[in-house]
Amino acid sequence: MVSPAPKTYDAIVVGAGFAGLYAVHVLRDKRNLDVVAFDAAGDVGGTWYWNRYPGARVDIESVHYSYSFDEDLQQEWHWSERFPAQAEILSYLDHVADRFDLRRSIRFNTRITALTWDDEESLWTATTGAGQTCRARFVVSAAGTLSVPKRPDFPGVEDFAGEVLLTGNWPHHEVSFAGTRVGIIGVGSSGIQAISEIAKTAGELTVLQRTPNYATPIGNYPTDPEEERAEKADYAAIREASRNHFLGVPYSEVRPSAVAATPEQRRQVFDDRWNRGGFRLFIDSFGDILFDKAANDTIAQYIRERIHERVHDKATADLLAPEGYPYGTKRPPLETDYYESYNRPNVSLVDVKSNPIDAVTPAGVRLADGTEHHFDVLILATGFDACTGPLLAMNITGRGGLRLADHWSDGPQTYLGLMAAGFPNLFMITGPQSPSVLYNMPLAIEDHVDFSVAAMDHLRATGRDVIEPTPQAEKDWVAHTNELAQATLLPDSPTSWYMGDNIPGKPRRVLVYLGGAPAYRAKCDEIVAAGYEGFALSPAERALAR
Ligand code: NA7
Repeated sequence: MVSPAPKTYDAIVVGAGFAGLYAVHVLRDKRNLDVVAFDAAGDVGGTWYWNRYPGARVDIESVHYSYSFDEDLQQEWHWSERFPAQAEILSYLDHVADRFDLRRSIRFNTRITALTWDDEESLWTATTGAGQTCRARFVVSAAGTLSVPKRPDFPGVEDFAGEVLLTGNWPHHEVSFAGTRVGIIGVGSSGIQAISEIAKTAGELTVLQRTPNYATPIGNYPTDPEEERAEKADYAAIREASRNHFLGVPYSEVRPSAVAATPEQRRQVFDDRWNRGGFRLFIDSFGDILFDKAANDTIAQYIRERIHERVHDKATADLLAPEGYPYGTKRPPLETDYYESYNRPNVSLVDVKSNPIDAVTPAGVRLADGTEHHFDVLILATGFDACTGPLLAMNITGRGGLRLADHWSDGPQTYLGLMAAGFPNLFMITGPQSPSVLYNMPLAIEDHVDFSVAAMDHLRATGRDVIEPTPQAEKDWVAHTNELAQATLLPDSPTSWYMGDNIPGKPRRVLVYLGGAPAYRAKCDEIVAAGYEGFALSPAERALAR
């Protein structure tokens, strides 16, 4: 029997989280293109579908961390809290999918396992886990940045007799921790949120900590109707201010320099930002803390002191207070009562830096010195193969059989963190070397989808089919991204997913553009205004030339 020829679409979208939903909406409903989207999950949500662990919560205020593209949507939607929990964000995305009738264009429970470019036809072929294929002129990767959980770098997880839970792929059923002995590995944002919540109900909770983190208060509170009214009345201005801010939030009180301030002025600013919460301490206190070691030392010391005030046991506080690396060079977690969790009698902290995890055993975790900790449940909050992982997982092959994995063997090579040379018509929404992971993600997504769709419009308007960066433009962008990182303290970090080296064997390369979202957007605008400078468009302007 002859199998039917694969269907050819205008565009394939991979992912149905914030990025995929918006991409489907714009391509299908605003451009009338024939679009299909795929997601390995059973429904929409992306990050917010998988990360259902207790305590999972956004850490940019949802009035800002939400779509801006539809005025009615942003006016009508009501957030119950300043920083809502995972379930509420998932309900929002569910509502968006219904409101714009997006599900009919999405194939769920379908993982894309290969994407291959056909030079002859200038088409991508996507292959699913079930071996089905389809083709399209354009591929929009909306596969996310923190969507491939890190595989444990210690042996024995499969031998554990109890339940192993991953924060990044949490089960859909209720998990009760009452009366159980829970061990958790990892104190990044996920671990810290989960610990704060699980500590309230677990029989015993043992936290296995390698590198202590600089966590600061999120400052969550139920939505204040007055504040909500005022924000909605001024939403356009708020979005504009967000888009013009380094991190994509409308904060505006940053002072130039912590080292130039007196100790009293510093204390006053730190106290104020600490008390008001969010990323204010990180991004809206002093402008030099991510750039100047002496400035960073002042805030690092401040956070250590606050940790000591909150944790009763001095030895535990000593272990929890980070030393020896700058604040902000690992992504700072935000918390509610995290440090107070360690004052509970059922919570204990184990230092696995001085005594590393050797293996998971059927009964629990064995450390290098032979000590064993016994658990009924083991939680891995060990992070993600960030930024490049979701793209590499799709086995992408570009021009002339060039594999993305080979092109990126020494770290990601992109132009604008959006496209790669040799991979035509493949748009990587919030890709590596873009500002996305240091920007407000929904706004970063809207910028990237809009840029991609405008590029498609430009191709159509000029009678071309294909856009790709030139190798030189890519080389220059990589150099520029690295140069920006060198001007910050990021290279002084210990292992960090910002630098890729949280994954054994992954090259230590900065994965984020550190020039800030406004500079990045200005650069994108300049490139477009110059006729897509740094991109090769083909075939040459055939239609227009004649
Ligand atoms: P993170 O921030 O990468 O944190 C992972 C944590 O897991 C971190 O504390 C790691 O310690 C720890 N880890 C990883 N491997 C080990 C081993 N082998 N032994 C002990 N501890 C280990 O991931 P999250 O999921 O918390 O957060 C990711 C992002 O999601 C977050 O930044 C937000 O943007 C949302 P380490 O620091 O490497 O010593």
